[in-house]
Amino acid sequence: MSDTPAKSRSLFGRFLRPAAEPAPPPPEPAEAAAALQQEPAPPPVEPPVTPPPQVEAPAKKQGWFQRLKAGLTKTSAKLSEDIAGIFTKRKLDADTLQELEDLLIQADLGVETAMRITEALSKGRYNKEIAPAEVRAVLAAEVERVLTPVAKPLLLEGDHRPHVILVVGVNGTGKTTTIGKLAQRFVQEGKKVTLAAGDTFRAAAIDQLEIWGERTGAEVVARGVGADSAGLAFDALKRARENSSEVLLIDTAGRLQNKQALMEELEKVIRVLRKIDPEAPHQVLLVLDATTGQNALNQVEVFKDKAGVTGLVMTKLDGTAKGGILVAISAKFGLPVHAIGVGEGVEDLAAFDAGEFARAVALS
Ligand SMILES: Nc1nc2c(ncn2[C@@H]2O[C@H](COP(=O)(O)OP(=O)(O)OP(=O)(O)O)[C@@H](O)[C@H]2O)c(=O)[nH]1
Ligand SMILES: [Mg+2]
Repeated sequence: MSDTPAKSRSLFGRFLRPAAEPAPPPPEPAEAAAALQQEPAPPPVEPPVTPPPQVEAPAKKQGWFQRLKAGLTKTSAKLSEDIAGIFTKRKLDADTLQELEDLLIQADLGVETAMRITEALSKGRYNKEIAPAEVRAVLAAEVERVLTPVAKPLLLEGDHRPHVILVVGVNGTGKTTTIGKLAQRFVQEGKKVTLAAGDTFRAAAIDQLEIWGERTGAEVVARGVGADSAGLAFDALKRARENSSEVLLIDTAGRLQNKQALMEELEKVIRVLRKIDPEAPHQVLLVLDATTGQNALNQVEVFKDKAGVTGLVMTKLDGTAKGGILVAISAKFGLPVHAIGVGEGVEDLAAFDAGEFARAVALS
């Protein structure tokens, strides 16, 4: 996959932003299974439909950076408080550096990044008093350095018609919501979009996608509960061709009887899509929930191998002090981070910007 803008038909970086804005070794099987078992096997009872948020933007739109900052408040407030706790009227020495390293690891930034930050800090400042603000500036610079290579807008490359985007992830990470938000943006951009209700495991999942279809005007291809999801994906791709869609977004189950069943289903969906278009899916987006912290690392490991993940979307960066996990994931896997979610609203998804994220986490 190349990300040469010239070849792309659509630039997420632009359309994901509100128009008014300026622009370790593989896990052991047991560990992998644990990563995918956020919740125990599904009960027979049907959970309620999660009502999709209103598509209408709030009357008074906050700037994106303000929303990002607000969303990341918990992460940034904790870091800033803890840094101030270590460095107020104390010298930078082996003890304070160790304390800092520990807190950065606890903030889920990852051991490697934590060490790099303490190394960068110690240069020329050893045994001197250091202001917490200076520590945060070094933190911001290091976070930005790690995130810059992965902050890549989602490009609809090539002439695929439709461009097939398979959306995967464990249960509850925000797959269906992210599909709704993406559909809305594509439609706003004037693109014809079809949605495939590939999570045939739960009736509520199908209803949820149908509601997003109504709200965005995207056609939804769905079948009843228990239908074969690979067959559904096949039909959806056929239908998206017939109705001349430019984009087909395929929802998938996050939870089946067990992890193996889930991976087999995803592999089958991909195989079947390729009977129609050998290059499909053109993108496999793994949706991660920031609030799961370290567990997200295991999820990337498993889905990357089994489902050929091409890029990440991290949701729920609002309301968590674990936003640092995105840094650890980026340092470890180097997978493109296409977008982040900082709320349930349709506007709360934006192209990922390394500098903005670093500033929101470390300097606000
Ligand atoms: N705060 C917040 N909530 C979010 C975000 N993205 C999704 N959600 C909420 O998370 C919950 C789960 O979202 P879904 O989109 O249903 O997740 P899913 O991955 O499709 O879940 P399954 O279908 O069960 O696998 C819903 O209540 C969403 O509104 C986000 O960025 N921030
Ligand atoms: Mg879902």
